[in-house]
Amino acid sequence: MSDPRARQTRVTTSHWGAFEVETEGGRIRATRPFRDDPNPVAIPEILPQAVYHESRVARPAVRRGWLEGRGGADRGRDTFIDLPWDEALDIAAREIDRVRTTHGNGAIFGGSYGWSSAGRFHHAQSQAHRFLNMAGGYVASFGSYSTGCAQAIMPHVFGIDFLKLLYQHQDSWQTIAHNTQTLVMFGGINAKNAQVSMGGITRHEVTDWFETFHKGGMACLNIGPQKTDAPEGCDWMALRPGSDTALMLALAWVLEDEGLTDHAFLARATVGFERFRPYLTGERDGVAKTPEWAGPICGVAPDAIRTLARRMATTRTLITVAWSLQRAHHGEQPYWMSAVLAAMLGQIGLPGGGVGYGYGAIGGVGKSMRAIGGMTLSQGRNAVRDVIPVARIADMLRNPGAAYAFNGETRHYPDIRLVYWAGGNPFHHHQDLNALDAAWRTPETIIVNEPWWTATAKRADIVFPATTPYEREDIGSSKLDDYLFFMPRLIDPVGEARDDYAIFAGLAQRLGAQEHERFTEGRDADQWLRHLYAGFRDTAQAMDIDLPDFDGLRARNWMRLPVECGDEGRSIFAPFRADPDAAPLGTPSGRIEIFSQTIDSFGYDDCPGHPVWLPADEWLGAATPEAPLHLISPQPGDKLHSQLESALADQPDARPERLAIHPDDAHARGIGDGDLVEVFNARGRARARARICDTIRAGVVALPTGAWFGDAGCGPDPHGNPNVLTRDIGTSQLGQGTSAHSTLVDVVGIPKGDAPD
Ligand SMILES: Nc1nc2c(c(=O)[nH]1)N[C@H]1C(S)=C(S)[C@@H](COP(=O)(O)OP(=O)(O)OC[C@H]3O[C@@H](n4cnc5c(=O)[nH]c(N)nc54)[C@H](O)[C@@H]3O)O[C@H]1N2
Ligand SMILES: Nc1nc2c(c(=O)[nH]1)N[C@H]1C(S)=C(S)[C@@H](COP(=O)(O)OP(=O)(O)OC[C@H]3O[C@@H](n4cnc5c(=O)[nH]c(N)nc54)[C@H](O)[C@@H]3O)O[C@H]1N2
Ligand SMILES: [Mo]
Repeated sequence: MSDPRARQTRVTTSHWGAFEVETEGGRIRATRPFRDDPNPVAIPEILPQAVYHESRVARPAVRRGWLEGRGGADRGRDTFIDLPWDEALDIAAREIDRVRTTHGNGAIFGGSYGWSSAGRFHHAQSQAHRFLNMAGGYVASFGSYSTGCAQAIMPHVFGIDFLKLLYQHQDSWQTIAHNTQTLVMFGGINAKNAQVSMGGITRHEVTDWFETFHKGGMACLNIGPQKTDAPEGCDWMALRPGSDTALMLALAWVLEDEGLTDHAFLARATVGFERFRPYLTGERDGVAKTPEWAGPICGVAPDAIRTLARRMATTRTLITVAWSLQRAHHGEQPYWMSAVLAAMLGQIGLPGGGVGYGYGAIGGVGKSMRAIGGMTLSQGRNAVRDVIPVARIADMLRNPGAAYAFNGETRHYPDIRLVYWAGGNPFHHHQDLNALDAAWRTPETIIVNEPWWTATAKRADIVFPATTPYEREDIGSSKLDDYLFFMPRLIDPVGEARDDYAIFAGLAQRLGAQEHERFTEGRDADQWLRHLYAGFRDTAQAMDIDLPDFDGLRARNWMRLPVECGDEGRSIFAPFRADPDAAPLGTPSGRIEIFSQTIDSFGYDDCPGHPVWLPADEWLGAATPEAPLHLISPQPGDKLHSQLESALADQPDARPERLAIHPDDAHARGIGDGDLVEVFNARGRARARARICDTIRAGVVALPTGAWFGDAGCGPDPHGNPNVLTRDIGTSQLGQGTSAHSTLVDVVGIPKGDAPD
């Protein structure tokens, strides 16, 4: 054995891909790019500072007010008492047992949404779900903040699970490069987002693909509020956020008006165009959805809409839609309407044509490979049936027992007494954080496993310090990536941190021998890794892929998998197009549903039976003197959400976060580049630093997510978390997704004398 304290370089992986880590003296010293990655990302550079940062949770901690029986009122404002592991686990296990015995498992919320870390075994959310299932079940959540609204609406339209559609049935970059002539990107295709993919993306290739597209003469048009949402060389149509549906309707109107609609395709492959058409032409509501109608709504010249429609109808056109469009009030509409527009163009099922969702949103979309399945920790069976739409958490906490509509059902919010969170940061990711802060005081007990003192950990009653992936062994693999990693334990756990697995095993043991056996199945972490890997290796073997045994993989550290493939037979739409009767879609009609009888029968005014233009409550068309600017809050380009923020939070050049603002809007407010500003509305206030640029549409400001929600009391959020400003309402009664992007604000400069040092 080599001296573990000597200088060593090994490879690990993460959601942002693989990287080399240099350790010496048992500490992480530096990170470096992974040799196979043509475009390495900078995200891990902060790791050596972040991993040892003073904000690591050193020991199990229990909140004083909770321990002394004062309930949840002081959450976020209280002090903590460090306890030995055994004592803290005893207290937590007793509390879980008390709640399940007194109120039933339906009083435990274990949705535990969040990205946690890469690694197949130590996936915090899976560990939490497995533990809670074994303990009798928990209230779960449906969908994601990423695509919750699309996950509800798109199965009605295409008859297929939205995630399956994304990852198994969309054209690969290769197919697009070979076939697409016109790429129309609503919300762009942003390489900064493709840095990241669940479980990891090893080769970052999106910018390279665009170079290939440009060389091949493809016309690439980015439609949205920011030019920077697409790589260099793409055209930009600067659109008002939240107006995409109006633009798509006008494009559809031109197709109809100029005889460019593929009516043969509509007749064979769709249902309901005759119900939609009178709305499009204005026969039904007196408003023809012409380019002249859409122009002022979208802030786009009507002629540009006509020209674009003609080009789309006469070239092989792929429409792509960013996920951001459905993280907005009425986000169902642009998603449904993009499918209708693609159907009218008649290219669905042709290579490089039709519509695709989330290219660039994460690195794995568009990757052409055969997935090897089978390395997933089983979560067991949840005996509690109650599920809330993921973004409705604050409503749930505020309104136990209240009725709400969701995708055709009337449901009731459960009465939650205990919340368990592992691997997520709701006080970064949820909307209207000041309102969540108030709602969060209602449960009797909140338990959090977390490596760092995040705003969520600070608002828990029992905090268990969790290891980071650098402090434990794991296997890194993703169904959307063609590399396999043995993730070494690079350093000892920081402080008294334990793996989530060990934390839950400790709790299970205290709940009873049976629980412990069911949770662990008699395996320790090493035995679990070997067990999961053996299953994966067998699956690979059945696909004629030879993999080394576990110790062989451990010795190799990483390998590339021979799983590249073409798109033949990949899409459900190709066979469907060839013979819709023989290969029908999973919708009630077996066809693409332009009008959905099912959705119509729900009777929702905020999501009727076919796509319509429904403006958001908050967008530039509803701007007021108090809130004249549209705030979008995209993903941060330099990090993953709120992860590794610990070391950034105290860097004065990094925080507060930068706010992109157009020169006209900045000058009108006397704001200079680099000035400290306050972004505000009736819901909250956040500090930010102005970044003046003409790559954002006038009237729109962009403040990325990712800054930690600070401890500001009633003052402005000091780090610049946009979620103190965003509105917390469902996209509609159908999807109930987050509406984060539908937010109006104003911005003021902070006089220099008032700015903190
Ligand atoms: N305004 C606005 N808000 C948004 C969005 C937006 O577009 N606009 N986007 C939304 C979207 S799409 C998403 S996905 C969410 C992201 O929100 P989250 O997924 O909640 O954000 P993360 O920062 O990834 O949170 C992961 C947490 O897990 C912790 N962690 C890491 N590894 C481990 C581990 O091994 N064990 C444990 N116990 N913990 C670990 C990290 O320290 C971190 O605190 O944000 C949403 N919020
Ligand atoms: N580096 C990095 N990459 C990430 C993440 C990260 O935290 N960091 N998070 C990952 C996650 S969890 C997810 S879900 C994906 C999200 O992927 P996306 O949803 O694609 O990402 P966003 O950055 O929210 O939005 C992309 C762009 O959409 C534009 N936009 C906003 N509103 C509108 C609109 O109404 N119309 C149009 N046309 N455009 C609009 C904005 O200009 C924004 O920059 O990103 C993933 N990738
Ligand atoms: Mo996401």
